[in-house]
Amino acid sequence: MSNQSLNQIARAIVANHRGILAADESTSTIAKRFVGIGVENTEENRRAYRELLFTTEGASKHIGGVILFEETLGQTTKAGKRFAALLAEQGTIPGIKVDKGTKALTFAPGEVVTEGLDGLRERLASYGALGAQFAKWRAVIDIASGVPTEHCIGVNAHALARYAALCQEAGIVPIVEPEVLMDGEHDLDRCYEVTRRTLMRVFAELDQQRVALDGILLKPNMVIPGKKCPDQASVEAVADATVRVFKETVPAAVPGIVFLSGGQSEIDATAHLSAMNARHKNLPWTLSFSYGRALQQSALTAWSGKDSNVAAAQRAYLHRCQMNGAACAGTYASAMER
Ligand code: 5MM
Repeated sequence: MSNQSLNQIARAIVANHRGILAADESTSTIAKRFVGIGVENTEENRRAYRELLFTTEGASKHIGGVILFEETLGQTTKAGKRFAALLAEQGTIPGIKVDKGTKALTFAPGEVVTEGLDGLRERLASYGALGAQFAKWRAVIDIASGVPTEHCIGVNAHALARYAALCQEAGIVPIVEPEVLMDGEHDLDRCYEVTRRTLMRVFAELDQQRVALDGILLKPNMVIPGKKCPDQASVEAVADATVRVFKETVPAAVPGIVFLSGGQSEIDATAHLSAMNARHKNLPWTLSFSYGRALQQSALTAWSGKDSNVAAAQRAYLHRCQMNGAACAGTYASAMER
């Protein structure tokens, strides 16, 4: 596939103020979400929950792509339609999480590296045959005393670039996700500094490994104080610091930046994105969302595993889709929350 085709897919995902639903929770991560609502983590419950999300009428107006877990890519609706085909019919592009999660990084206490490169070329070919047009790989960078090390940032950036190159070879758009965690007590400036170092290294590796920057999407954290920092920042301060770090590090060729929510509340994640789009015009990249928890939390709670709650859960999910669609246009206001 040509670079032009990769660019078209990347642009289509974020066109018209649309974003991405990250529904790629691995079996162990969805277990944590289900524990919170008292639902057993069975294959059928995972399937039923994903069907609820993907059949929400009106969501596709705001959702240009959905990231699936490998199991979900092979699943169908109760009526027997493959989820990837269902999404494609709605004009939503199916994607696939291809990393295999994090492992402790050797000789780097407290730090992790994302694995999954072995056999990735072959896996990408089979995911493509099942309809996946984009992929996602998440690297995790923690902030603590003496952490992150350059070693940790470097090996994770190297793996992200190897993954991205393999995706482009297979005609699949890579979402490059270096997540600087918002756990801890660090302030906004420290998050800024670590995010800047991380993005500089990621783009150096992407360049080194000949990845076409106009055929990727970047999925970063926002620049935000740690959850335990006593000095929390205003919505405007987060928006301005986040845009500033991208101006320093992200080449203009990148078509879109789709944020993760990282443990922010649904409303904070929406408000921050909207403030960026309202306060900063004529940026080279589209600023949009690729939220997991910040799109799903209310819907999960409303569903709580009961068929009789499906309509209420879909209303909750659609509402968050609409709010984040408005955030992409920079027109979200808290008065729009019900
Ligand atoms: C939805 O969660 C994704 C998968 O996580 P695991 O690999 O741990 O199961 C995750 O990669 C997600 O896409 C991003 O972290 C963004 O999700 P949030 O909830 O931070 O918006």
